[in-house]
Amino acid sequence: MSCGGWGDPHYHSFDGATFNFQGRCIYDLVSTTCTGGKTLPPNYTPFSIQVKHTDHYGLTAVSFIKYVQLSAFNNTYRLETTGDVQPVSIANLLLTVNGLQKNTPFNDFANGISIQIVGGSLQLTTQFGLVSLTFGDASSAQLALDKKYSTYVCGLCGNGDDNAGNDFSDRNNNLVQLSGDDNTKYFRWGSNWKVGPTFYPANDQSLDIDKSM
Ligand SMILES: [Ca+2]
Repeated sequence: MSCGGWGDPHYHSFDGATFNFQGRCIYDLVSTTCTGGKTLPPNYTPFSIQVKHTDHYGLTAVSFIKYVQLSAFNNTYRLETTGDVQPVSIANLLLTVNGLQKNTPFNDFANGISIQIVGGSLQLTTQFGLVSLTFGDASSAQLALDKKYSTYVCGLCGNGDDNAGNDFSDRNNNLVQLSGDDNTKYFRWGSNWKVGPTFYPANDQSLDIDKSM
């Protein structure tokens, strides 16, 4: 099952729900830690994938994806663009692992994770069921996840239970009322997936155009 976003981000969930979300913080795209989700079986690997939105040339109406990162095995593997120019090019894509810049291809043999350049993107692959996580062309962050995780994940990508109708839920698995114009309709829901304020510097919060949340 697949999920992702591109451009000024146009997302599709695992179950095919589509939305544009212009919040400017760090959000859980996929997480196996959900209050309303089922407990992960012991042979599954717990992980989370976060996405960071930013502005582009000071545009206030729309956002772009600054980075996407995998947190697993107590490590953080981040695929990031260093430029503020869209679209992203391979020349300004950067891999960091636990904050340290790494060359590609990169292999973490102990944890079965590798990152390489594929076309104009960085692509991360794992052995635990995250088939691929890519970031690059068209400011596009896309992921493919083994279907076995379908009822154990939550986040902007929703779960993968083949029901798009429950994808706009909060961390307690409650549906969130959607309202507003096309640029603001998903703020209330999306802000549920914001990653705690300790994860980003205070000045970044001022860029969150969803100031009410
Ligand atoms: Ca669903």
